[in-house]
Amino acid sequence: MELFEFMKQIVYQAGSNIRAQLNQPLLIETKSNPNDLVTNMDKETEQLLYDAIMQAYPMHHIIGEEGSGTDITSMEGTVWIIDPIDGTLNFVHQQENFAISVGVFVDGKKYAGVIYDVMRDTMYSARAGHGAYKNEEPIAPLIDSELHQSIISMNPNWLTKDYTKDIYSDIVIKARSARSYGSAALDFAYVATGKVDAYITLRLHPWDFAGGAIIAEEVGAVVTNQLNEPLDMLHANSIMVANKALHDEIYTQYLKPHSAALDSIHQERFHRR
Ligand code: 2AM
Ligand code: CA
Ligand code: CA
Ligand code: CA
Repeated sequence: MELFEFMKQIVYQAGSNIRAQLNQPLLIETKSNPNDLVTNMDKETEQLLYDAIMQAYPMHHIIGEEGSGTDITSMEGTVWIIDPIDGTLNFVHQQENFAISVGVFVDGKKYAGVIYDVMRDTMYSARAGHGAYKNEEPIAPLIDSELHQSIISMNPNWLTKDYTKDIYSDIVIKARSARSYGSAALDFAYVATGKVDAYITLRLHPWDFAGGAIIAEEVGAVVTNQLNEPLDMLHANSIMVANKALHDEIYTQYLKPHSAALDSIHQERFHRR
């Protein structure tokens, strides 16, 4: 079986496993803070994917949010970047609006991305250079938009923090409206399918954006950090993803004027090359 088909197959299996256990009691633990949760299903899903990949492709490397591949420091070979449940808070509170996100890279080059909206049974996928799909339907290339007619997705927390509210509030004011879905992977999928025009957030890890970046770029989205730099799949970063014209407008008119503040946020918080 082709690797891309295998990716989709194991993600479907992992998603059905989550659905089958939805009525079982959850074991919920906290991670970095009281609102940062992880459940037994996050861990079980990562393990299920890990075991399936290792069985079929023992030479592949796997980086996962729940602990796989913490020793991986290079993109050499075939590298899987996995978020077993993206939107854990939605999973715990809503039992919907969460996704499994997988990006695969071969010698540092993007190979394919898969985002599975588990409860809607909707699979977003793209093999780099071969088009993006929502289930079996090809996703159309993105159409340019202007901010005043655009819906943007952004976590409202960034509008409440002293060090970021001035940077982002003008974007929200100018946009047609703003939304927050609580799953970075689904935000990427929504930009890719034109449900929202841009997704802007200050801090994601590679497992949050690896699959989404491949799918969004496949339909012509521009995916960078907020300093307009390319993303690095081994480190956390800020994110700005949008159709080409909107990415340019937001970066040039709203982020660049704050580049001193953004630059120091990146210096302090993120790995810089
Ligand atoms: P998670 O559910 O896999 O943890 C919610 O706004 C989005 O941000 C989700 O994609 C969520 O992923 C991610 N997220 C949650 N906590 C985070 C943190 N401390 N740092 C970065 N991303 C986080
Ligand atoms: Ca998490
Ligand atoms: Ca995540
Ligand atoms: Ca997660």
